[in-house]
Amino acid sequence: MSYDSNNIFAKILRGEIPSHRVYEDDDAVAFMDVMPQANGHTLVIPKVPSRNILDADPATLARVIPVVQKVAIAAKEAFDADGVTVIQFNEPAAGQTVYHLHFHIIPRIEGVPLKP
Ligand code: DGP
Repeated sequence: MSYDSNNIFAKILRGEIPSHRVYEDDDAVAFMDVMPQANGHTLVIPKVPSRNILDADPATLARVIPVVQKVAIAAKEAFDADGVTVIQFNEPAAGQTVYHLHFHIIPRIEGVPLKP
């Protein structure tokens, strides 16, 4: 499958639509999810265009994963969470709805289920 540069996260990267950015470096951006499944639900995306993990260059993954780790640690601390769910979807059959590679970082409180 190909990369469509008109996807919402590409527009967020270009600054064409607003987002609540919480972290940015040369490789990746983190911003708050507009449909949070728990307090602190954050998305991390690489700056390099990649549809999902199935077509991402391994070098892109190597640069984005440390950011996923950094944001997961920060979100756990900031939201006083007991744990963090990191989840990632590839293609519609797997639940992907925005076609720019992204990682969900979801702080978790013991015994509290995710919102649907
Ligand atoms: P998925 O492709 O299923 O991994 O989910 C995409 C996520 O992106 C979903 O949790 C909602 C979020 N989302 C969709 N549109 C926007 C948007 O315009 N801004 C932000 N911040 N998040 C969005």
